[in-house]
Amino acid sequence: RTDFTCAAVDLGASSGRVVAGEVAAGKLELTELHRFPNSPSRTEAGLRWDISRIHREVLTGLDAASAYAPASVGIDSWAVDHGLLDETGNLLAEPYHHRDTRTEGMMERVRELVTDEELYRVTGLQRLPINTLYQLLASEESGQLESARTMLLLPDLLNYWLTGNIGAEITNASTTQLFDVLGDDWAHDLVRRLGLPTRLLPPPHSPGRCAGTLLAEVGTRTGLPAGLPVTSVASHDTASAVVAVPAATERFAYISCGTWSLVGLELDSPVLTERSRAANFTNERGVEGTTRYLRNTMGLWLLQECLRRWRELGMRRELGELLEGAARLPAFRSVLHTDDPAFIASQDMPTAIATACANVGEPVPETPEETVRCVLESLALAHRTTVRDAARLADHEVEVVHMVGGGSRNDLLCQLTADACGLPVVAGPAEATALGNVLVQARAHGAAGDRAAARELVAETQPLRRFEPTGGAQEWSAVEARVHGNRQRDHGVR
Ligand code: ADP
Ligand code: LRH
Repeated sequence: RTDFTCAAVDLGASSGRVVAGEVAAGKLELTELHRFPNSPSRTEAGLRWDISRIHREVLTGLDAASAYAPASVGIDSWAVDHGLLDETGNLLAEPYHHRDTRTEGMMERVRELVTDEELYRVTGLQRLPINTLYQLLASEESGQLESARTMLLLPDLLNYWLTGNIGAEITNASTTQLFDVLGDDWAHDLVRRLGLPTRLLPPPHSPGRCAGTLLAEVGTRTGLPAGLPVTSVASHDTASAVVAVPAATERFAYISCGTWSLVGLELDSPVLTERSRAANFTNERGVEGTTRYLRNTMGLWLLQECLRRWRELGMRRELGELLEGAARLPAFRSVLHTDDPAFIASQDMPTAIATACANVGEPVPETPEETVRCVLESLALAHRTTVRDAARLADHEVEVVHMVGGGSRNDLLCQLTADACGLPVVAGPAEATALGNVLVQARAHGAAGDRAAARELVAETQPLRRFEPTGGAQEWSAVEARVHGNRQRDHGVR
């Protein structure tokens, strides 16, 4: 195999980056060319993404990539959010952020039309208010779909602006709750029954296909040659991250840990049992027809929002310093169930955490370090419960947990996760998503092998760290029971 160079655009909810990826036998190298912060933009028209700015940042990154003479470009991003195009192909409005509260009440609306059981049977998806289904229903109810002709998930929208071509890459389409969990197409009947227009849904395709070629105008703005192939990667960032999990065994669980923590397994086929539905597990599409069987858990959003609030209040301490302080505190003082929907919205998170503690009788964290300790132990507990639930529901043995994404840089979280799960944690790569993006492009261009070969290459070339469990099995069982009990009581009271 010859050297292959490509540009990968990886958009996360907290930051976006453009990297150059180089692949050859025994070689996998990323060079970060451009990184920019990303956050929801609060406007009079709700919580939105400033997609025009994101688009400009992507072009800036591609301009930097032109020095590498890439053979291809690929884009991935967070899931569920989308732009709506009118009949002339213009974007109708800045896309909504999935944390916008307009989806309140939409789950109940859907229940009037389709039972939870049927929805799970058809789409295989976890019920989360952020899902595209609930977002589109909210847009439909407020008349915002009237002039919409096409819905494009964000990577598909950016591909459209790069190439002029319209399509829906299926790893990301599978997160909408509008896609057939057992087929390769949208769930048209379901969409119709929900009263949503099927005209919005572009033709689906698998990752690895050519999405089109670079328009001349994009060439002029970036210095890349017009006609350069844009490859459809596993455009859901989590799907790309799973490609680059450096697992050496099939008995692994992964935690793709960034703004969200996506915790689960790679399986050959979906799990659609009643127990799986009741446990709110999702079956998303992976590469090579695999299923990403996982639960979306709250993730480092909690910490990001705390830091944002503390900065607003003038606090100067950096994350590293807070983590060091948190590591020195006693264990298990205040632990919460983090998947309470109350934490989804952007808010004064330290206060929300304090209130949640007070509500269930956990000691209220007094200092930022105590709050950080509470968040990380609570996330580690969610990791433990989810890894164990997934293994049980899919009847799949797990002997190692791979943590990838920015959260794999957080030593305290990695160690707490190893202790909580009672399993070794292999941490890294932090940039698994960008690596997965590069590997799918390389494979599409004949420069890399299948997913097993890709994983071997990641393990061989990327620095990884191993965290062994240090004990505390009984304490973690006790804390799991305590948090579960708190939750039951809290629900009883409400
Ligand atoms: P996303 O793709 O959702 O934007 P990332 O995978 O980039 O998220 O992860 C971002 C998170 O990773 C940050 O919120 C932070 O908590 C964590 N992180 C990044 N770098 C470090 C670090 N050096 N130490 C500890 N945590 C880190
Ligand atoms: C992670 C992620 C996750 C989705 C959420 C919206 O970045 O794509 O898999 O559920 O963002």
